[in-house]
Amino acid sequence: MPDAFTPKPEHRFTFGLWTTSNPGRDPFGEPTRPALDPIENIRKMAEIGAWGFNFHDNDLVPFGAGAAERDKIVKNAKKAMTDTGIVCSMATTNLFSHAVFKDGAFTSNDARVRAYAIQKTMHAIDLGVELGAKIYVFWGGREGAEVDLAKDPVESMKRMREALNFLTRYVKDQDYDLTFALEAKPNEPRGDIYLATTGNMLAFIETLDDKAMVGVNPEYAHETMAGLNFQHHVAQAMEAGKLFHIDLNGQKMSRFDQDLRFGSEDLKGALLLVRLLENHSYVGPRHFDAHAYRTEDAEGVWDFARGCMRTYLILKERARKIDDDPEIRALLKEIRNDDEKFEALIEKPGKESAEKLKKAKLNPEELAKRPLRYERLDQLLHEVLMGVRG
Ligand code: GLT
Ligand code: MN
Ligand code: MN
Repeated sequence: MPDAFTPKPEHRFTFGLWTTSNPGRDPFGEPTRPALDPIENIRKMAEIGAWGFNFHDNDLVPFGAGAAERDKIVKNAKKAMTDTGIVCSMATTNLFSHAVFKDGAFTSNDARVRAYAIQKTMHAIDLGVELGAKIYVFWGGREGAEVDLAKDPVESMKRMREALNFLTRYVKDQDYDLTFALEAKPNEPRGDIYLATTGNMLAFIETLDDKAMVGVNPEYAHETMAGLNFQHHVAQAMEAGKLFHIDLNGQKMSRFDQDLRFGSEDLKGALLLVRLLENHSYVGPRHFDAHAYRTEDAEGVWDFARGCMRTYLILKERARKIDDDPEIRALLKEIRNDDEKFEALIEKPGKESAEKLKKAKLNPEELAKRPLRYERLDQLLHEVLMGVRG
């Protein structure tokens, strides 16, 4: 039965083909369910209310397929898109599965492997653009090391930059309407992956030839694996105008990359993340980069996918309740203690402000006396989240 939390295309939810076709394989166990045909996958995503799908080149076109096979698959994908109205929101390259990438793609020590990685990416960009993708993600899962002596990490940064400069230039030369989003991860499958956090990516982007074309794709699980606060990374990216895409999922802190159903761990963190995206008018896709538990069969996979979207919508509604709650609003106002005089001074650096600020009467003992009612505030948030308030 449809209800207020039934996903619709206007909510801009998307899934990677690799997420719902995940067969439940892990490093210790074989698949627990059959792989899903990509075209069927696209149709089913549309049926459950997703707005878009995205894919690695080889999620759609098998590695090594010839031109005729590629064109046939593209034709079938386009037919599924026109039949259902689903769009292709993002594309990316698989630069991690094949053994050729065993020691990296763009940062491999072998120049021919680096060249091959760039060549494969150009073909994958052509494919993504042909299906209408406007965002292109780079997740460098194999760009890292276990033996740091073997690869100069300074040189690795240069190689990464060369590859991205080559590819932004390629996109420009082709006149493609495409932006890039870089996705960080601290480790796994490599012992250490270069550019381990979204913050690293933001700094790296500033060194690129065409930095305006490049933003980030933070993933909830990845900052959380590193014991970091995901919301803060997303906020920094947003404030810098660089949040081009986002990978939503669930993750226990400091574990392997679990890619769980969105909101299934740290519900408060998920709530505050949804609030952040909605209140700061994030316009990009709400992409779920997660997969169903190994226990699920084909139908369980769609329970998982519906669950991600429903949880997002429920949290969006809870976030609105929090922002509309009179007691929470009053507490937040009290906590802020806005002061126009000091704000004006701080906002305007220069000799005049510096002089005034040096002379200003600010008594730290007095200032320290003001209580901040965070206990009450956080409890109220919990009560709204737990459904007993609002
Ligand atoms: C892989 C990885 C994800 C990336 C995907 C895009 S592939 O599933 O674990 O975090 O976003 O390359
Ligand atoms: Mn991801
Ligand atoms: Mn992940």
